[in-house]
Amino acid sequence: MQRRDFLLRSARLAGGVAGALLLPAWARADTIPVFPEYYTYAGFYPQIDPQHYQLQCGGLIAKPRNFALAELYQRSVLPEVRSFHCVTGWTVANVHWRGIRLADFLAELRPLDSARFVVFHSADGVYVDSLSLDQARAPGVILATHIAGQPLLRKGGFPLRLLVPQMYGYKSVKWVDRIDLLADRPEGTWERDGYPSNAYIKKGFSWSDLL
Ligand SMILES: Nc1nc2c(c(=O)[nH]1)N[C@H]1C(S)=C(S)[C@@H](COP(=O)(O)O)O[C@H]1N2
Ligand SMILES: [Mo]
Repeated sequence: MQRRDFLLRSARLAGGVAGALLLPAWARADTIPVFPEYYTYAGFYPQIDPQHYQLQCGGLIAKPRNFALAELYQRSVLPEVRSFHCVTGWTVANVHWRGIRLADFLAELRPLDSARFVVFHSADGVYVDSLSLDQARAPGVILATHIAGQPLLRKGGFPLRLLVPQMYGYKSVKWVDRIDLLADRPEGTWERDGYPSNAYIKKGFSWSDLL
């Protein structure tokens, strides 16, 4: 049995508050980890009304579709425990996310043969980023709805954010309200500032190498 499973099982056996206290912080479902920064490139944190929120999906797919939050929550069943790395040097270890596997979601949208990139727009009206279809289908890439068992924080991208755990945090667009499949990749917010669009986290890499 893995240490993580052992801890979770022990906690369940012990039960209640005492059990929860035995768990490391990342495993306590009611403890949302504090991120060192809640970025807002747009200069404000969108306040999204969950009743009226719609995820719009369009571009090179079988037909344009909208998803209400309840429809997304129904599909949001995949737990992902991942460390989160910002390219400016900070890391949050072992964040408990829950979300929709992007590969499954894309399959549901039925991309046309001409689609090569998946573009994510933020409800802030400014921030945008993209993945190739292969990158988007990689294991661990999710549309996250929950953190530590609770809906995302407003500042953390409520109600939907992308999570690309194998890349730096700037790929993980917050407040996603539109996903387009396209033949060409538009320039992302950070790419405009010279950061790579293939932002794989490298061991021993320093963010200052990019400056
Ligand atoms: N819409 C939007 N998404 C965003 C950002 C942003 O400013 N606006 N910042 C990015 C960066 S650089 C990082 S490191 C992560 C930070 O996630 P956090 O704000 O939840 O800490 O969000 C990413 N997604
Ligand atoms: Mo970042």
